[in-house]
Amino acid sequence: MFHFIIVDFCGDSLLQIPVHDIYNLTTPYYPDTYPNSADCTWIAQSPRPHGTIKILFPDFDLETNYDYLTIGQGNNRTDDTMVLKLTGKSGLASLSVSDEAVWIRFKSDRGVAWYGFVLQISWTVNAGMTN
Ligand SMILES: [Ca+2]
Repeated sequence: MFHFIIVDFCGDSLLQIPVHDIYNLTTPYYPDTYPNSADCTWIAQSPRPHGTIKILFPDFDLETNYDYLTIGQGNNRTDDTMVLKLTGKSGLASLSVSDEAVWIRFKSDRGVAWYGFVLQISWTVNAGMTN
């Protein structure tokens, strides 16, 4: 049994998610409106290096051009590793990252909050690798 790990820097908790489960990551207080001036970073680590982290976006509602979700590869949140930046009401169908970790950051400005997002995060072993 392997796990992947999500470190929640907003809630200061560390969650281990069983592989083959789907983890629903949400903005704080979802489905109520998220707080202003939030700055949350989560890191989803896969249990083994040769995996793919897949993220679905079933619900997405941020204040356009003021509140953002950014996602990047690896454990270190930097502009260089960022692969995606989203705002407004349009999420993606899905995002797949072949890396041992992805970082996820939610940042809101000082005013106007909507309902936020749900990200469904799962992990799979890459083709050719055994579990
Ligand atoms: Ca806002």
